[in-house]
Amino acid sequence: VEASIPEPQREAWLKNQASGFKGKDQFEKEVVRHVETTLARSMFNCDETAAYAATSLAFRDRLVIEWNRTQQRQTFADSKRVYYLSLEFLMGRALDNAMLNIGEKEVAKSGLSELGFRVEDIIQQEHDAALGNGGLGRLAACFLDSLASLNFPAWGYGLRYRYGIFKQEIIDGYQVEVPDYWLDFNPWEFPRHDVTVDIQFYGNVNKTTDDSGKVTAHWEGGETVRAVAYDVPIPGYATPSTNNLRLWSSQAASGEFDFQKFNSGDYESSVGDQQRAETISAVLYPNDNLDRGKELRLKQQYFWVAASLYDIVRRFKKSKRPWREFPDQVAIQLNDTHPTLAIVELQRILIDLEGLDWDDAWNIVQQTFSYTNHTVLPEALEKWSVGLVQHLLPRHLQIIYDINLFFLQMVERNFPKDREMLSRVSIIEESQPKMVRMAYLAIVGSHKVNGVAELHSDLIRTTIFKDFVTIFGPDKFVNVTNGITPRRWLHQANPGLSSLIASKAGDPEHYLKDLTLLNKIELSVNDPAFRKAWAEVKLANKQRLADYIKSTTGIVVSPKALFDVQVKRIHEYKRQQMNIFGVIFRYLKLKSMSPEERKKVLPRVSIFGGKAAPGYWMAKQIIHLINSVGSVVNNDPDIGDALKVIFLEDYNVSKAEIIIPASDISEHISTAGTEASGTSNMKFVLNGGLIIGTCDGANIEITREIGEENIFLFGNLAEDVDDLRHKNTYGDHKIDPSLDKVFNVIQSGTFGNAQDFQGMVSAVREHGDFYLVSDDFHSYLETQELVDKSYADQELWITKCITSVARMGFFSSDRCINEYAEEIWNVEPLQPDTNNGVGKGE
Ligand code: GPU
Repeated sequence: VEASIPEPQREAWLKNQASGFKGKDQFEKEVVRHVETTLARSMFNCDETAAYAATSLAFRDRLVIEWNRTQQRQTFADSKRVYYLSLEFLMGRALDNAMLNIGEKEVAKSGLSELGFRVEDIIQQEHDAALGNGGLGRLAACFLDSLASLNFPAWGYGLRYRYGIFKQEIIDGYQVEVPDYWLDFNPWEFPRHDVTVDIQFYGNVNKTTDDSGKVTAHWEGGETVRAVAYDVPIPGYATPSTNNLRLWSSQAASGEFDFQKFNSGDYESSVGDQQRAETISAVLYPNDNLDRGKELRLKQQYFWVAASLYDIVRRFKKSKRPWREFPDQVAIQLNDTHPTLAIVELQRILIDLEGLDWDDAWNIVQQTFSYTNHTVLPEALEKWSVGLVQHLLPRHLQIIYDINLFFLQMVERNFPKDREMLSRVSIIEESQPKMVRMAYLAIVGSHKVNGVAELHSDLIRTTIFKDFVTIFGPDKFVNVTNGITPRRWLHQANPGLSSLIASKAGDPEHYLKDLTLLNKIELSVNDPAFRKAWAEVKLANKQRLADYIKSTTGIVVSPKALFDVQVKRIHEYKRQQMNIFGVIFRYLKLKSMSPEERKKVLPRVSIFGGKAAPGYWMAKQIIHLINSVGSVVNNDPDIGDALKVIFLEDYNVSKAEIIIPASDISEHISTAGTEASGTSNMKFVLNGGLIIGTCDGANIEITREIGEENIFLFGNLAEDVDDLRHKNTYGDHKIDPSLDKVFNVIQSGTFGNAQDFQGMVSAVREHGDFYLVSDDFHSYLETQELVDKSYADQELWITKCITSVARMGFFSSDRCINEYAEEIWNVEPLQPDTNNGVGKGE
């Protein structure tokens, strides 16, 4: 407030308000100005990197102005805000997105062209912001786009990793990890060196009693690390609203201690302290759907959560409301259990620092938080050892024990006959060593818990969280089916299809904000001109991918072939191994044919992409097999164009934008009941591709929306998985004969040293086939045959594609965010035209 300009001087400010470029001429002027001043270059020294930098800065200026206005408007309105806490934000590139969301891409295109550049080349200079592993992180990014586009007063809070997800190189068929240093030049972040929070770790707890007998805990000693805010503007689509993503970076807290070390000549250890502090936000943990229980990861979690809560509480306190109104002003969504310590931290702030009673504080906490679960896989459910929590966060462990005590007392009162219930639902697992079950803590501390697709939400209610449904009642557990932003995943990734759709569904500014308007294109499903244009768009997208494949792998693929795509993190439950076994089966079949027969076969390109966690041995074996099969098949003169197998290196968001629009069929083939939702399934269908998939996650709802005649479903159902696993382990486990053939060929050394793939084979043959690859293989092959037959009838195929796209409106992340807003957060949008807040206070 002290920094605020006094009333009499404000006129000078208002008169001189900054404004970004308007129109092409001003855009060019701004680009040249940034080249010549900000970058200190000239037209004799301006490569694409510099043009990218200057273009980004010109757009950034535009964004910042609306961003400031949005923040002022939100401060002035002082209405309830949403805080989305996520350890991952898989943002991808920002420039193209900013151009399209602001609605100035055409201006940029013609302006850049006059300055001697192609907008596509400039966009490609940008390094992806890859602060996430896969679906969970990308979901957070789609949510930010929707929150801004729908004008919600919302903040994202995350960590500013110096290294995002590693870059994947394939060398001799093996994955090699290379560090992703992405911060060299990042015009999209604003360091806020004035917004810092000192975060405490370790130390001990002392209790004092005042005259009235009230006991207060004091967390003392230990070490302190400083969190510095870095802010990233998030532009809404076709609205001036521009929200904030705040990422925390760790640095050494400047304390006398360090200076003493420094001055006393202990320079090395002073630098060491600094490096240790910076380690906290140095690197994203590269595991997807896996918890590894590392101390540094717990440090990351508390560091981020404590800084974010301090920020949120500070903002709340400015309005001078009583504490009980906190949940009317603040909704905090926990993206998985990673930020669960926020529950404990808020309780700590309220009872230790603000002096509230336990019960009053706990009510506030429960009304504030809600928790999204993204998996039922036991190896992904976070647990922290009591010893580790005790050591790092001694006061928090006490509070966790108290939360558990009061919770178990409540359970005991309400279910006195069920003694076993207490140990089943205890937040502390009485194992050796004892563990804190983070999902249970998240449930107990939240007012709503949601799964991310109907099947998944049913599964959490009936399996992993069953007892909690009994305890808290069914209303606490809700479903919010995931969604994707059609701005990035249709308009940006597939401009050709977007403008074709616009010719029937109306202005993109309408249908991209109300995706159900896509249904208008179904009226044109039989319009020959529309169908022809549709086929041309798909072919052009396939050509674009074929060019990319040629330039990165040297392999030539025909855009006329059926493109079969599976791109996602490599995981046994996602079953890339089943896909590659199917490819081998196809190869064997082609080999057994006469050249004449082979000519009649519909050519297929099998495209894979995805990273394996560096320590995930089986996933790395899968990558190796895919590449080995590729080098055999692609160089087999008998095969020619009939089959190509491509592994695309370093799958990430910007590559997804090229790959997804080019797909004819994509594979979403997880063992039923294991993929919580999947979101790329939605992206593929929205881009005019069909799906081969299991009855899992959002595939089921996609089927409901588009009709079962438009999807290739196969395989066992979730309800049968337990029995099949039991049979595979204890009963007689017969391997599918086609799969057996494939295994024999692998073991004969056709694809290189059989030993290299022994793990994958024996997982199915000898170790119970936990992911039911053999059980589903026959049905998978049959369904792939059906895909071939269907594709041969191009007319029917195009009808299926158009119909499917027309019916995908439900899967917009706007629908999803509106459901969260109504059912969970109880927040309302803040329309940008109500008051721009300029000159009204801070
Ligand atoms: N998911 Br848990 C991840 O990407 N990483 C994780 O660590 C966990 C879940 C995914 C689910 O696997 C996917 O099914 C879902 O669509 C996505 O989260 C978003 O909800």
